[in-house]
Amino acid sequence: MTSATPNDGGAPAAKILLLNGPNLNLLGTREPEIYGSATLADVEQLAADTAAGHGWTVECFQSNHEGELVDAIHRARTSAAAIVINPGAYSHTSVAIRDALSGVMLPVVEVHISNIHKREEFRHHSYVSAVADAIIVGAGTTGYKLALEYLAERL
Ligand code: DHK
Repeated sequence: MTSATPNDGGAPAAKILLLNGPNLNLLGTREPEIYGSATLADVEQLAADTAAGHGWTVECFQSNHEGELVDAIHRARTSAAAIVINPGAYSHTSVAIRDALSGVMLPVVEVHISNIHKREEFRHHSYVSAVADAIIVGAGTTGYKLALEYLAERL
C-alpha cells in the first residue's frame, strides 16, 4: 500500500471522514423524488460497510453549520486519511469549506446525491469541486459507496 496520507500528525491511516452538510440530516423524508428514500443513518451504514470491506473505518459527521464543518475538516488533518464530503447547499456558497479542504491536503471526494447539473442554475457551480480529487454526482446515495470504493483503490 502506498500511503496517500499527507497529514503529518501521526494519523491512523485507516480512517475516512464522511461529512454531510446542511439538510442532509433530513434524508429519507426530504424531497424523496430528488434525494431518494435512504436515511442519513442508511448512508452512513453503507459507507461504513463499504469501507470495512477494504479494512477502513469511517467517522461520520453531519452539521447544518458551516463553521462546524470547517472545524471537522481541520480535525481530519490529524485523524483521517481522506475526506468524503457532501457539502449540501454550502457547495454553492462556501469559500470557507473550500479553503479548509484545500488547507488540510487530504484526498477529497465530493458527492452529490442528485445531478446538480440537471437542476437549477445556482446548483451548477460548486466551490468544492476545484479542490476535490473526484466528484460523484447524480448516482443517488450509491454515490457514497462509489466514493469509498474510489478511495480504497487510491489509498
Ligand atoms: C444536496 C443539497 O442539500 C443541495 O443543496 C445541493 C446536494 C445538492 C445533493 O445532491 O446531494 O444543491
